[in-house]
Amino acid sequence: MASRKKPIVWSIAGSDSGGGAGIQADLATFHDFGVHGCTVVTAITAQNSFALGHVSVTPRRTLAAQINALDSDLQADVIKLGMLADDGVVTMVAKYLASYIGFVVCDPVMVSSSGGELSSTSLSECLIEKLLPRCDLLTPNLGEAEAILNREIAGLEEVERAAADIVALGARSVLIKGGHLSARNNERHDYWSDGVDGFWLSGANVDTFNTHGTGCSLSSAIAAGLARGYALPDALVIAKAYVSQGLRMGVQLGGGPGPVAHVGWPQQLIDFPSLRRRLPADGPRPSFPSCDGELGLYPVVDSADWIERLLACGVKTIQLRVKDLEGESLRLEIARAVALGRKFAARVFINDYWQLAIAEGAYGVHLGQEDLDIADIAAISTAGLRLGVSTHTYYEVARAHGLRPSYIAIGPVYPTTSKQMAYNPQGLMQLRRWVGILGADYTLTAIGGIDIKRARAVLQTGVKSIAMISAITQAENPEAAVAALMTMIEAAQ
Ligand code: 3NM
Repeated sequence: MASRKKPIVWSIAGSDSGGGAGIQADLATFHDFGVHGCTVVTAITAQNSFALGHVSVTPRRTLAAQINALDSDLQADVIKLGMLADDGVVTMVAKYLASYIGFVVCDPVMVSSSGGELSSTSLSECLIEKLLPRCDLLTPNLGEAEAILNREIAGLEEVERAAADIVALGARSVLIKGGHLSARNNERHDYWSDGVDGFWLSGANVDTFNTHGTGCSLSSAIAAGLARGYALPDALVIAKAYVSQGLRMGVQLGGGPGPVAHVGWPQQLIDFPSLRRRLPADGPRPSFPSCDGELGLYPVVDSADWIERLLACGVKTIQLRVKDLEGESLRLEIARAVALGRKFAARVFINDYWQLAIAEGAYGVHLGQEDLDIADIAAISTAGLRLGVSTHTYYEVARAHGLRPSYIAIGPVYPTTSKQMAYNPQGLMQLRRWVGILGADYTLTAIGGIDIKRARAVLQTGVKSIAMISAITQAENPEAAVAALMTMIEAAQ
């Protein structure tokens, strides 16, 4: 078999003659994500920006011929389903999917965002019975979720229950899009759940008339992200950012709503959602003081002795990451680290032990993503401590963004032996991308496998701080390593 240069995604959906939704939106999205799009056209619609006029459902033989042609040569890494037009199409597609083992994203197009009904109640029943059990992800808007559940979803508070009920109907997971629900904190909120886990994705409310093709673009962006190898939570974050960018950049072309724009990989923080496990409350959120400038060289060490040794060399940011102390000896170690920070006018962050950090009046706390589940974030904020958060993926950055921390750590840049890692190295290109997206709004530091030889390339991404363990603590001469690194980082400011 020829080697694959590009992942392949199929769109099984309708053609939109207006070019803003359906197959046309899907292909534009696939192109932006660098995947190859194949199409199975389920219907030809005659529509413009005002209205959906004629719908001609693809004859069965033509539908089967398209599927067979692709299946025998261009097998899908991921399949995206859009408008399936009638029960016969649903039945045929469901039959094919019964033997397909890849990921299936289904946008149950029953009500378009312009309000036109694209299918009937019996279709919705057929979809639930035949297709839902084969959907890894269903992406209904509010009206579609209501049609699937046959009940009203009156507000954001009812969305989690609705998601659980849709999963109970057979879908592996569901993303209920909140674009048609009222905004809260001037954000729109989507909710994803697989019945066990769940999270809210909140994006800035984009006030635009040009919303045609949002649902198609979102589901095809998720499918394309998955085909590119991103995990589902990451693909959801990227896809939401992509559509927000498209809404922000969309222009009116005809007399009615214009299409969302397809303008490449999202690059700006305003388009990125924040992610929370709970429905965001109305009103102000916890906030954290800034770090008073760039963090510079940021050693991560396991004892107050190391802190003393490195602060004496002029290091101004350091983290105490203790793993083997408890009780009074842990408290004393943290108290000593905090006191050293005061003595040397340095930023001392305490890893994990946020209660002790608060009690001892530390400069800041550093939390990994698992710690975010258990730490009292509001208490850290109320105590006036800085908060630093580790991130390794789009999902985790979106989660950090939901907290507006004092800094965000990005890692691992390279493979590291200092910490057990469930993540692949992000590499310099992705680090550069994060600097572009986050750098204007957040203080950043790069971590993971960075040594003195790699530091120059890391700094060339634009990141202004490097966090490291082994390159300093395992160095033959840690003082000399610190001096060289500080000079190099200083020169890059
Ligand atoms: N956190 P070294 S990587 C503590 O990616 C830590 O979040 C990481 O050690 C992350 O400089 C890491 O020896 C270990 O590779 C960094």
